[in-house]
Amino acid sequence: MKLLHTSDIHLASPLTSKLPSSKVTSRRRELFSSFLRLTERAKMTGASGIIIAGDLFDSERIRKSELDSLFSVILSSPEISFFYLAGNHEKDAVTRSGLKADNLFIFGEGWTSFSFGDVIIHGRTETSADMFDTIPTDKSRFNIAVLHGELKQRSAEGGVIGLGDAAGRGIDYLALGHYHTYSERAIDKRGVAVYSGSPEGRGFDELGDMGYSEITVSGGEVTHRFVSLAKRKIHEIPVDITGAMTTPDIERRIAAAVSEIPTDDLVRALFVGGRELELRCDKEYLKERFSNRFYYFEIKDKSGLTVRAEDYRYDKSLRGEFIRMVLSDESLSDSEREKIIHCGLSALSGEAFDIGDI
Ligand SMILES: [Mn+2]
Repeated sequence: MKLLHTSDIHLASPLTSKLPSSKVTSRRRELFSSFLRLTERAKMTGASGIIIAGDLFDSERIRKSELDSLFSVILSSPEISFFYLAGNHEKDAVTRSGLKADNLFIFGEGWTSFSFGDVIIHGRTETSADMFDTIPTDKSRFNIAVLHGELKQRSAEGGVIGLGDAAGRGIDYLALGHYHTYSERAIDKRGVAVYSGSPEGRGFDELGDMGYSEITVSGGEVTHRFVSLAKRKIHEIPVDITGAMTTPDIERRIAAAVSEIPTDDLVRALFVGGRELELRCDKEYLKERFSNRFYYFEIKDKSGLTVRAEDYRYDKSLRGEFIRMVLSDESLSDSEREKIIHCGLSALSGEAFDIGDI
């Protein structure tokens, strides 16, 4: 028997703080389609259930149309049983909607157990220090527990799940939600605690491969593996701009760094290294140039200005005098020095200078 474990899809997420407005609508649609694709994947691979370990929706304010879309997927998939645990984002909004389906099983505040084929699935939305004392596991069968929160050593109220408290309870697989990337840790000799992560990344704080966990109960044991599902991956690629003097220099470095990335993905070029004082880099041009190639492309500049004191040692101009003065002022931090040099040189050369742009 196969079960798919997902969490943190964050349907109907506004995404506005994570992506530019031009991409928000299509990515919101793609978040929803990740739930649909997971359900299709379950059907294709012969899985009989999907465990949703919380944060299915991004907030408690769910539009009727969004709930209807969710339920239409559930209702049109009678061969799949959906085991749903509310997360801290949507709270009881799905439960409160009153919508029901014969193949939708919802965990309550306290332990709620469903017998499903060879396994018993136990879940609860509330956490407490002593919650594992009362988990109704049957050690002669396979037990899956479903919780939403952060894994620590000891359990507590407010979404704290104690790995140490879960040990010795007969749990074979602890299906967790709350963190958005896949990870796993052993509970004891018998069980493992797994964060499935989100099936699709939402922004540049959710990088790399995302998917779900596939649980297999067969041959007297419970095994699991991570399976990729994301339609688009999100990449943050360091591009060292040390020594680059022109926009084409940097263009070549970006091109080399992103050459293996599929065009469907979201890419951030992260400028690192030492930026030459003489560099004139047209970031708008670069952004446009690579936006044509990827679904989305942006630049983030974390490089530091390179100013070599020895280059200015014999420079008798006002510029040399100015740089020597700033470099020798020990009361300044590196970033202050950088801002002052940049600002001063722009003023000396008569260029407009935007203090927010470095
Ligand atoms: Mn959460």
